[in-house]
Amino acid sequence: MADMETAKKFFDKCDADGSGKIRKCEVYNVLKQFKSHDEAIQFMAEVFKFDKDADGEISWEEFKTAIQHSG
Ligand SMILES: [Ca+2]
Ligand SMILES: [Ca+2]
Repeated sequence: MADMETAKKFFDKCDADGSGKIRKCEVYNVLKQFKSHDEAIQFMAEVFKFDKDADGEISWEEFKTAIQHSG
């Protein structure tokens, strides 16, 4: 998921309520379609390290930072 276009598609898919931010449960609902439970939890742990404003949700800006750091 290194390229931004793919990342944005994933982000929009996760953002089920269109709030512009993704919550853990939104991310999990998408991840569980193609990842195991353990993989999904691990992925979310990585992404949510980048919740810089600590509101419990990942904005697109925060998600981009997470993607850039994960390579
Ligand atoms: Ca949302
Ligand atoms: Ca946040």
